[in-house]
Amino acid sequence: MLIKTKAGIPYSEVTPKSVYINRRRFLATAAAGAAVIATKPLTMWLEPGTVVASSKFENLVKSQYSSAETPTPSRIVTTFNNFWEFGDQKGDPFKNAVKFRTSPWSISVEGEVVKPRSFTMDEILQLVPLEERIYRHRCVEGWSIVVPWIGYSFNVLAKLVQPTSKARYVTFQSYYDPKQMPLARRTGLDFPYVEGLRLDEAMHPLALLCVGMYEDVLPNQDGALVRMVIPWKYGYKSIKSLVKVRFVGEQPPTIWDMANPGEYGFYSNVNPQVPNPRYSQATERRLGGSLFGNRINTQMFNGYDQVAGLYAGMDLHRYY
Ligand SMILES: Nc1nc2c(c(=O)[nH]1)N[C@H]1C(S)=C(S)[C@@H](COP(=O)(O)O)O[C@H]1N2
Ligand SMILES: [Mo]
Repeated sequence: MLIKTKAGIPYSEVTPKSVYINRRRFLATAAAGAAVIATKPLTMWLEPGTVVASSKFENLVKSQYSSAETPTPSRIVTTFNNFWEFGDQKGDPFKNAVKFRTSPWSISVEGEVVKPRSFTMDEILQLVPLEERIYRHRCVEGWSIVVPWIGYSFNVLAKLVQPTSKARYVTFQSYYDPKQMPLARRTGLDFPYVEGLRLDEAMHPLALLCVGMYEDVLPNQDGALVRMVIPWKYGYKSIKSLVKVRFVGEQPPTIWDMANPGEYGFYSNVNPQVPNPRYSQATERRLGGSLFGNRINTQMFNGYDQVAGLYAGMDLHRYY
């Protein structure tokens, strides 16, 4: 059975084997099996709101916020990672996160809110229809990928707890268990991983609460069971394995800024004109295709111009 992707590559070559096998099992049991197979790859070009056939998510629709680019092969996105809890080399998370226990999972949402509460994974999955959102993802180290994430705007969750007028920032915290993450200590970072956004940034519809990718649940190495994806900022703002969200009044500390003061600014908007002390940000290597990827020019806000209004009047050389 050959399932072709947009690029004409059989699905078996761009999809991890476990996902592929699941997909085949799903397709084999589908009543209209042949029809599903024939139309599946075409979902890439369907209109927003169209239902995406997925073996893992029943209520998955195309998002109006998707970029038109072809996703990076999933085998790259799932084997080349930054997830320092599981080691500091790009291949480490793929190898070391295999046994990461992610069930049961819940996210506590607290702080300056009227209705603090915790959300179980089932609740998170049922709040609103899940969207497939194809986003560019740009690491500060100079590589980028295009990923069909699954989730919905973080503001859906935020509105349910009703932030008070004192809430001006949001802090995010990752799961941390030194027993399951023995390599974390050796990195010198101060875990748990914490990140932050200004309230209006967190409430922007592009800020994604993410529960899956490539039509499946998030692999452990990509941030199971829930992560954030902030497509106009460098990758490190997109915190993985999220367990706590806190609305606060003051700008919160972030893990990379604590490790390396001054190098990783709070905003961390993708900006080709503001170099990091160690990396120029003018260009990036888009992974996939040739061995080292294609070198392309980096775009302001990673090309997400719709967020520019959030920073009107700010000197982005100073607030980098
Ligand atoms: N908890 C946690 N979240 C994290 C990181 C991490 O080390 N730990 N690395 C960040 C960095 S630097 C990047 S580039 C992205 C990488 O996401 P990916 O591996 O899914 O591509 O995750 C971000 N989120
Ligand atoms: Mo990164």
